[in-house]
Amino acid sequence: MRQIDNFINGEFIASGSGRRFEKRSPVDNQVIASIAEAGQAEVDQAVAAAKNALSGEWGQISTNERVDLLYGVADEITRRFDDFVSAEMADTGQPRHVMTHAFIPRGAANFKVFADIIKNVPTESFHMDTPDGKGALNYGIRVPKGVIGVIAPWNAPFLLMTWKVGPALACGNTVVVKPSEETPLTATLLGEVMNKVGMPKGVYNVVNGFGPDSAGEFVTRHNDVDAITFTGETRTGSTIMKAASDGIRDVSFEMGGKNAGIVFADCDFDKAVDGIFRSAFLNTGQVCLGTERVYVERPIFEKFVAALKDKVESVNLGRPTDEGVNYGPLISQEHRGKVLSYYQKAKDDGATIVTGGGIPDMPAELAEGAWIQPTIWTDLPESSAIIQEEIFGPCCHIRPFDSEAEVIDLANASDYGLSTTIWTENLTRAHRVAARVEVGITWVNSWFLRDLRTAFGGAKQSGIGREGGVHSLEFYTEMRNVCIKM
Ligand code: NAD
Ligand code: 6OD
Repeated sequence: MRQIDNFINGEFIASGSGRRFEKRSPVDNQVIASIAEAGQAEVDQAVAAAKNALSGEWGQISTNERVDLLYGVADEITRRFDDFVSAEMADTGQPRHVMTHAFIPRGAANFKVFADIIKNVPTESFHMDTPDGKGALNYGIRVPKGVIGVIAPWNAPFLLMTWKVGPALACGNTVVVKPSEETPLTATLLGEVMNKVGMPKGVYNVVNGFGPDSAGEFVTRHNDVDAITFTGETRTGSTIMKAASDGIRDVSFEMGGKNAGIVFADCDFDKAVDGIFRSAFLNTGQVCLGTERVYVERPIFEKFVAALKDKVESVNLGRPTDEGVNYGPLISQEHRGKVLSYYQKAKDDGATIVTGGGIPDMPAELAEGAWIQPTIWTDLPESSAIIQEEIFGPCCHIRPFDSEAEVIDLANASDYGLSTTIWTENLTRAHRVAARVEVGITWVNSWFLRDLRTAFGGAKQSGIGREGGVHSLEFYTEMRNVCIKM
């Protein structure tokens, strides 16, 4: 069993209180790690280390040296690729190909891309006229914001944590990361990487624990944390926003979604079925950008439902390390309880269950895992909780529509506004609909195709602010203006 400690000022340390908690495998519910829970004392130490690092070596090095260090981090992640893949598979139970094709390479890319951006980004300058005719020159300089509190979720732990740590460090900040209590392993491994490449002590710190009355709350309430970047549930974001209001600290929030998939009759049918299948069921439906509401134009509705059902029924459940496995368990028994409560609600609300709806039969050695059947429903009213609330499981409801105007209204009738995936071969229609759907990210004939230079974030209750490319600099730096009278 792995022993996971906090990573503070370049060292792995247990909690002074001796408090530890267990991490269980989602696959079979066996305990796989014992984790030191950071108390207020450890969070204080981590924040102090991060603050000191700002005025030490890290605060003095040139942009080029910082960029070289971040390239070194990316290279070392790639060198230890198998360790990261194994750790993330152990934490999440998700199949190897999800790790090797997406989640771990993206972790490395998050350091390279933001290193490149910080090296190349210009600042603004304005010449102004003055009454004496000599004028003045204004120019902007960007400075790091300081100590950034990074609060991360469990669904794509390494990708989502590095998506924040990469730009934060590229901009010269230091970080105190609080990984999800469900997935502490890769944040810990990254500590080893930081030491290996010679990252100055205190630049990257990890404190483990839970949210309320634990490491998460201690980080977000800490006066010396200058800004907080958070990915997680909208409800948690609301609590963190209140904490951040003490000291008027900036926040960047990436939160829940209830994303619509829109399939027009003029789509490339097979590609649309594949695309919706991926968007609803990848990572066992635990993707914030995933599709839980599917709207299909009536002429192809029956055919689409049947084709998606066939695909869903062909998934291969099993250990993430086993050949041919393409579908894993949910993250935990607790989360399965939540998702199953929605499966029950769907029945209560009169859904037609096209496929799934319960717990699959698994071999004895996996029977205690958080397994759940991928599920499709039809025939629910839009007022049902199944259509309104984020379930964060492998499930979707499919409803027919008759016109473009109707489907835009249906897609927009949500408190959330994270993403949409639209399937049509009519380019004019694609542009028109994309402009009217109230979300931060729209995909046309694709899903989760991510260029890291683009703005990423949610509308409505799905988020505050944008990260990605130069947009990340808005949050991770402070722009100052210098005005020189000529
Ligand atoms: P969560 O909100 O339960 O937890 C996220 C993190 O916040 C964890 O580290 C947790 O310990 C911490 N936390 C909880 N309460 C806290 C508190 N009071 N103070 C400080 N920290 C606290 O979310 P989750 O279940 O880990 O992740 C799933 C959610 O994340 C879903 O809603 C999903 O849509 C969302 N998500 C959004 C995006 C996005 O980019 N918009 C990406 C991934 C996940
Ligand atoms: O690709 C990303 O940068 C990103 N933030 C993905 C979010 C996935 C949500 O589960």
